Amino acid sequence: MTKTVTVNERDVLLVVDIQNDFCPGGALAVPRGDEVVAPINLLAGNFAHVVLTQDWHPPGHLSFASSHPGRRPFDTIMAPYGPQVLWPDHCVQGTRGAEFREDLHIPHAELVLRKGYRRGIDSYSAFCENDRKTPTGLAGYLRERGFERIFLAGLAFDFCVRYSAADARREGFGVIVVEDCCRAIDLEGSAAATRESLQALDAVCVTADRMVPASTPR
Ligand code: VGL
Ligand code: ZN
Repeated sequence: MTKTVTVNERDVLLVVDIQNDFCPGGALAVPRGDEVVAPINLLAGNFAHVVLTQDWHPPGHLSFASSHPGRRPFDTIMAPYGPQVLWPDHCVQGTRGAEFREDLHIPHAELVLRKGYRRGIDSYSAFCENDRKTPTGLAGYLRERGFERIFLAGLAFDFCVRYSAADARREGFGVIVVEDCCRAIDLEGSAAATRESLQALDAVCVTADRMVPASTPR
């Protein structure tokens, strides 16, 4: 049983990719992805500061299998920057699949960070694109705002949450993953690999019931 975690003014919740395409019925549905929406709405109520990320690809994006004749979704290709998993077309800019879930209700979110908008580079991480060179600007934003710890929840646990958590640690932030507010795609053991890599990075995994808002009287 983990200790309780008291949320303070220097904490920010990063809500990752709660979009139609990552939920059942969507183009790249994460199994049971819709189950995290209500718990994330509640979780967000514990935070004064929330940032949302939105996967946001142009048509013909390099990560789409449809952009590579003869390739199929979930194949891996060699992109100019290294291996890249190919996905079904998803989160295309301006489409319904790219919109946030209608039942996501976090009106006090302060920033929507879009990523994956360069045609030739995918971006799992909210901090740094898959070429591992192109920053999104989020680290600078969060540092300038004075945040120290980043809490993560959303989709998918083993891709965007995983890589965002790793980069947040590299950028010097404390990282806490709210695991029951995430769901995984789980390609070839990627969910288990994610748990191991988070441990190795000193990222903490908690469940939402451990979270205590700073304002709760004791
Ligand atoms: C994601 C695959 C492709 C994610 C985004 O949000 O985890 N995964 N694009
Ligand atoms: Zn994507």
